[in-house]
Amino acid sequence: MEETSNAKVIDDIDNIEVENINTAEDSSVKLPTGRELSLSETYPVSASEDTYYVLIAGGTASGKTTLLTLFYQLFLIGPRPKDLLFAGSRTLPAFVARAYNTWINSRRNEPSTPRTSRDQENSILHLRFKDTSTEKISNLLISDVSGEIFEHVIGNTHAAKEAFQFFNTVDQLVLLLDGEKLLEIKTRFAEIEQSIQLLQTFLGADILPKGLRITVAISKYDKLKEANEEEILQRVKECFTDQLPSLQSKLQYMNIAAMPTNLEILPIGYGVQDMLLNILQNNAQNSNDIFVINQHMKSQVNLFGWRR
Ligand SMILES: Nc1nc2c(ncn2[C@@H]2O[C@H](COP(=O)(O)OP(=O)(O)OP(=O)(O)O)[C@@H](O)[C@H]2O)c(=O)[nH]1
Ligand SMILES: [Mg+2]
Repeated sequence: MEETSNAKVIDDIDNIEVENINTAEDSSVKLPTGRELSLSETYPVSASEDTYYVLIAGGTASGKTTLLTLFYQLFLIGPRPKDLLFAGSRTLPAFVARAYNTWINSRRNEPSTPRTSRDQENSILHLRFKDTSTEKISNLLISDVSGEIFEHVIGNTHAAKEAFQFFNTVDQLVLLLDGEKLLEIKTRFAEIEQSIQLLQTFLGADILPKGLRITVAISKYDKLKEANEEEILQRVKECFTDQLPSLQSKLQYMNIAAMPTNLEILPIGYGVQDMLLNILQNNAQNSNDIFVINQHMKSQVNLFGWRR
């Protein structure tokens, strides 16, 4: 039964058309390798269609790779976001390699995502969507950077500048705080402080682009919910508000559980659809706008059968 479902998912993936990256005028046809892209390899995408570039930040094992994999898996396991169709990817094999380990149909008792390599140069994954209500095409570029790199630059503006030279091309920063660490009293303070210090380092290095939007997301929210500790998000907000006053207009907050351990607590991909739709909204300029958008999304999500 489990093997049949896996085989079907793999068949579905094989049937998805991977775009040809060359133009009609090219004399030779180069097929995309499907591996992660470097920034320069993404230029043909961003030069031709609407493109949103997202950097997912957070410490080691905070759930970055699992989250970005779910942006793709939403369209495999459903229910997919209303009006949004998957319209291709130049990095499909890179998604499949990551997704394979997180599929609930794999034979593991608990899903597990492999550690991300420190190769930052080629770290970008690509997804393309079509909004069926407007016919609009959007591209999502997401960097899969190892948590070790974020931990390494905390407090070191020089290292931050060096490691994140590409920041000026980023539209949205998603900063993950590990819900499992927030649950434990002995790791809670360090998890919040390190996340704040990371943003302070980026500010000190003066590398945050002006129009950047920042989502502070608590990952593994299933762990907090299971322990009835849902109010931690409010405490996180208070700390960020106190210590990062200059970023207030850019910050929004949310809870996510991309791959909960106990599916009786939350469904797979909890909050991921909201996050994806929010990223693809390019008119949200400040946190007030964003909170309005989130409330709207919640009602949309309810309509399509997501258990909240
Ligand atoms: N309980 C729970 N576990 C999760 C969730 N999301 C991810 N995990 C687990 O957290 C572990 C780390 O996830 P990754 O996505 O590899 O974390 P990462 O931030 O990419 O880690 P690095 O690449 O090493 O920096 C994996 O074992 C995941 O299965 C979640 O929503 N709930
Ligand atoms: Mg990773």
